[in-house]
Amino acid sequence: MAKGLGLTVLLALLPAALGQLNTAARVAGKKYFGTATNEFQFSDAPYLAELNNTQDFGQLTPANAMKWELTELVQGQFTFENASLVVEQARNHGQLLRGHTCVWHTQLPSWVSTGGFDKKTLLSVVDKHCSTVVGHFKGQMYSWDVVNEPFNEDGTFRETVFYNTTGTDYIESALRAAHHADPQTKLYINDYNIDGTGPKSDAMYNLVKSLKKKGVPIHGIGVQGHLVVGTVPTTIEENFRKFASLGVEIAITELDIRMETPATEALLAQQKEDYKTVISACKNVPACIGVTVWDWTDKYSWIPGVFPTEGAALPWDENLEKKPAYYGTLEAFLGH
Ligand code: 9MR
Repeated sequence: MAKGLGLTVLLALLPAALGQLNTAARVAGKKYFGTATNEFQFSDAPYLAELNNTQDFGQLTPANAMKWELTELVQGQFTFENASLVVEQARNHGQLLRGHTCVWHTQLPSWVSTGGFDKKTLLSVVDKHCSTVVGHFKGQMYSWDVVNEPFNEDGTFRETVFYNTTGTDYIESALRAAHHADPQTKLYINDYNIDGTGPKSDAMYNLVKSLKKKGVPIHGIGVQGHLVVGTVPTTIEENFRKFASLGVEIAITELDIRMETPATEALLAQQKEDYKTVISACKNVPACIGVTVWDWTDKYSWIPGVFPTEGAALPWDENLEKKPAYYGTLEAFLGH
């Protein structure tokens, strides 16, 4: 009798569990569905309650706390308190973590960007930063975005202080330092507008190919996925297959699909289709191991701050209600 009742309860719960994003991603053979978050949002109780829901989120990325200006604002003085809050949050709920990010031209302290370092010194600065930050969280991170946004739209290298001073050597130094600091974590290069095929995706392909040829540790390509409703590329799956041919994994690392606001029913319906397109591409390519949204609710999206007439980019609205995009994601993972 008790046994029979247990089974009934289990069967009743099963569709509910399958009907959530991380569970569905796992059913589709992926490692996780996850979200970016900021530790200062943890005081928002309804937000935190959903963040704790591991049936929706099996992975967290700190949206800001591990960046250079948040971890080494002053040369040689490292601070990890805020980053540790995100790490603890994930650990308490058995969620995987993606580290973000060692080397990026934004949120970079001026002592680095205008420090006037020569090549050798800047490479040692990069080495020290990546070794220390990755080493601090050794054994706790599934992966790291070691280098973020190295390319221009035409596939040339972005002229940052790192590139201008060291050429592409900084990429190699950062990857080697990260690997030395935590040999188990998967090392990624991460960029936007490399979802579909095109010059920027070719540049990423060529960079990873040359790094692998040189024996530099590189394990993944992070496809950010900052997209616009109605303009999602049709070549995502083809592009993912090409990346996969390099023998690296792929993750969609910062997904959001924005629209002109206010949202209309038609735009929300198109957004649902667009989420389905992106998630299906990941589902269909085994090397695509997981998907992270760049926060899950429109309440905390970065978009309106940068594109004032746009927003509504995430699967939950600003009242934490699920949008059609949520169900599009689910349908894509479950294959209907
Ligand atoms: O979400 C981040 C936002 O809070 C910061 O103000 C912003 C600073 O540039 O960075 C945002 O995250 C970015 C990520 O680190 C890299 N890819 C683009 C993301 C959105 O700008």
